[in-house]
Amino acid sequence: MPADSVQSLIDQLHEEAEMDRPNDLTPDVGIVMGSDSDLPTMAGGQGKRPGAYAALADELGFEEQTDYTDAPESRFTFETFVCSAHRTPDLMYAYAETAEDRGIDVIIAGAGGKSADLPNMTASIAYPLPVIGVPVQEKSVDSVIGMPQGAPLTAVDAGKSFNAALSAVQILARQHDELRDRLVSYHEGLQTDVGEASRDLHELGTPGFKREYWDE
Ligand code: RP5
Repeated sequence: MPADSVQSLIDQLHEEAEMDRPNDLTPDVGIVMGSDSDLPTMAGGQGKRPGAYAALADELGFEEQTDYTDAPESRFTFETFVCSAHRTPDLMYAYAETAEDRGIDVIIAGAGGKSADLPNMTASIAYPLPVIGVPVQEKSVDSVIGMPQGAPLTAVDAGKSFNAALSAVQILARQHDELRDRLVSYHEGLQTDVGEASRDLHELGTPGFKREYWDE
């Protein structure tokens, strides 16, 4: 029997699945991770590179939905949960089983350790919803990508939850031109950054560039 704190989440997920809310009021992307210790990799911060949260919220104009009865203003939203495949298998099952009925269009699932089972189990249960796996550590890569034939999972390299978010939005963008435009703008911004850095490196020279960019 799951702990009360887990059971109440499971109940909430099933209740939401029954609500049949309109798509523009439900999260488009679901982010799950095996432990809150995965949050620096999945969201970014605490000495880590930017993660899925930064890609969605800072770069692509998504808002995090924390209350299903009060959707954020942004049309495009995501939700975030911790679901451990090994410690809370019932919660993992409920999350994946209800995701499609709760309006989720794509899931980003991250886990660390050598038995990083959350992404692949979520992909199997949530099928045919697409799941993008994030190995939180290098040693999790084989576990995340090693799916048998007929059980698909798309995955990014270890720790690259930022790219997982971009891939999730690429999937959504096939139905939403606005997201396609945001992805194109983001990419153009990357090109601008490289061009500016290249010009500055060339014109300032290496010592000048280091002074300008590295010394705060
Ligand atoms: C995995 O075990 C989690 O995804 C996490 O990366 C790792 C360690 O979890 P904690 O012991 O920090 O909760 O299931």
